[in-house]
Amino acid sequence: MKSNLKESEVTKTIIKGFMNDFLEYTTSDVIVVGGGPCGTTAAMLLAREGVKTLIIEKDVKPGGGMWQGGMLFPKMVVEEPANLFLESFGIKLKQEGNVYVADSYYVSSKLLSLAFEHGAKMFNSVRVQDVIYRDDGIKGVVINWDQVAHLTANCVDPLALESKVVIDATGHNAHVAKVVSEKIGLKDGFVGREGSMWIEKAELATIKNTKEIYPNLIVAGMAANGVAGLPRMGPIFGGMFLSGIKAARLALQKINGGVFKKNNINEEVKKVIC
Ligand code: 48F
Repeated sequence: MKSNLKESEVTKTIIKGFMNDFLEYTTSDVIVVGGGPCGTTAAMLLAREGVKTLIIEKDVKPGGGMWQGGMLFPKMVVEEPANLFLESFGIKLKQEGNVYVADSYYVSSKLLSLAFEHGAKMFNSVRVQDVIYRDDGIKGVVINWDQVAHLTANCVDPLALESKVVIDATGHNAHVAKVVSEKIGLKDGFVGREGSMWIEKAELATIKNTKEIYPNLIVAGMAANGVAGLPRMGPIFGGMFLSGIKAARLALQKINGGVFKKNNINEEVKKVIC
């Protein structure tokens, strides 16, 4: 080990590295709010297409609900065709009857590392509090450190980051959609809570309700069910991954009118998300 390690050098390296990232990501193509299974999937696919993609995650660690499977049992269950998507990215699953299962920490860490390897950037411990808007749509998000937002939100002004598209993947609370509903208004309304559990119906509803709810604002994952007041699915994650794929496709359409060019999205998956 070198003997001339200086504390100031370590500090400078951290500050410089983050400030460079912060300056670079004052504008992005897509901001994904929430790094759960849905947001991470969307960010991974967009970054893989060369889209400048930033995840904003309020927790220190990304992953949302995908680390813990169900009731703290670390097993993640998915149904067809979500298994094909995960398997196409080298994530191994075991078939058990009609569903597929893997250790939830294995799937979570694989998916997150894929997102960052493909070039997605993340600001963690940062909370989206509000959006930037103009008459023709959402233009980015308003952020603060999560710790600051909790303690002193009223007296510490936030900062803002611009993007062409915002994906609300904040999970059960649908936070971005809620703010837009309250401050700007959503044409199709905002229920703001999911219904009771009905796995099959909820899984399909998540995908169907992954959509642009305000110009440049796409809602995805559990947030889509929250916005529309649809059932919850509990501890099954296929709908989250498929919704993330659909959100990425919708965002791509807005950015370059395009489809996935790095195309290993399985035909069965395409049928479900189109
Ligand atoms: O809750 P979360 O995992 O949402 P998801 O991707 O998946 C839902 C499933 O985990 C599970 C389920 C069955 O499949 O119902 O619950 O739709 O991840 C949402 C992420 O968003 C972050 C939050 O910390 C979590 O990691 N988040 C929530 N609000 C904000 C936020 C916010 N205002 N700003 C930044 N991050």
